Amino acid sequence: MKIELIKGDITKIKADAIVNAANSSLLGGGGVDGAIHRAGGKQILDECIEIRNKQGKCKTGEVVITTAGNLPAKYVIHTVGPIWNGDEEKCSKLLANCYKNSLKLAESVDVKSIAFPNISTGVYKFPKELAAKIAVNEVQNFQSEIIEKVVFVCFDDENEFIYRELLKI
Ligand code: AR6
Repeated sequence: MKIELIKGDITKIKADAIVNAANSSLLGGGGVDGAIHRAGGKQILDECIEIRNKQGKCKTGEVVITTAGNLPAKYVIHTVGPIWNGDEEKCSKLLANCYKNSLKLAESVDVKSIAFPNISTGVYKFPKELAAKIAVNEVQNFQSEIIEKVVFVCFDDENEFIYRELLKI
């Protein structure tokens, strides 16, 4: 899989799938979640509500998928990152699950390109350096015959700097 880094807004990315850093309600929020629902329109929320009605809340580290409404992407994969509470081992495992489960779900719908935001590094306060190491590690260790490209979309300067150093690009 090719790995790219883009500085900017994930709602503008034309990948087969973009990942949303959602919360367990799946009903929207601030940050990247708010941006995706705002730009994507009502279709995404309607599908999230349907999923909620069927299976209840989404657990931390787990994923659900919707179409992407008005966004240039085809799908939105919603995942719930861990809220940082200082338990490094547990939080790291849960964050790794977000990336792993997103990639697995993407493969199951034949996604060739997928874009990730820096899950949990905003409101959920996960230390950015550690989060980036986990994200890069999970993506680099994921063997896929289907996914050809993974894009890390960094919104803030600090994350961009960290990812550039890590990926050496
Ligand atoms: N495109 C790409 N990245 C973005 C964008 C954007 N448009 N906007 C913000 N980011 P956060 P979390 C970056 O807080 O920490 C929501 O309210 C941002 O700079 O969006 O996982 C949910 O509903 C940061 O690096 O998500 C949950 O309640 C990263 O996205 C809660 O926040 C994640 O920041 C989830 O918290």
